[in-house]
Amino acid sequence: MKNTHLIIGVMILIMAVAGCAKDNRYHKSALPDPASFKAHFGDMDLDGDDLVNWEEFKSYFPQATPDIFKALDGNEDSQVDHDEWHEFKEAHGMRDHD
Ligand SMILES: [Ca+2]
Ligand SMILES: [Ca+2]
Repeated sequence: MKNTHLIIGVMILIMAVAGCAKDNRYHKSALPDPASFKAHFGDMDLDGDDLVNWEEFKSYFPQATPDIFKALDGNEDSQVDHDEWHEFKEAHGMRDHD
């Protein structure tokens, strides 16, 4: 009986953690006016290292705030890579058409 309760408790915990992770993804998408951040990755990446850092992002989008950059930077390495950028665009239904 005790074991069953433990298993159910662990399952609820896992579901709660998974639910939070999912919520975080939605939070990341809830950016102010995401449509104004439409750009090609290569256009933002000024030094061509396939990563967009805060300076590059800020110079491309002067209206950007660190919060927005943090929201884009999914793995928190202070760089936005291709995957993170496309994840952001897909989250808002913005796809490259060219
Ligand atoms: Ca770069
Ligand atoms: Ca990153």
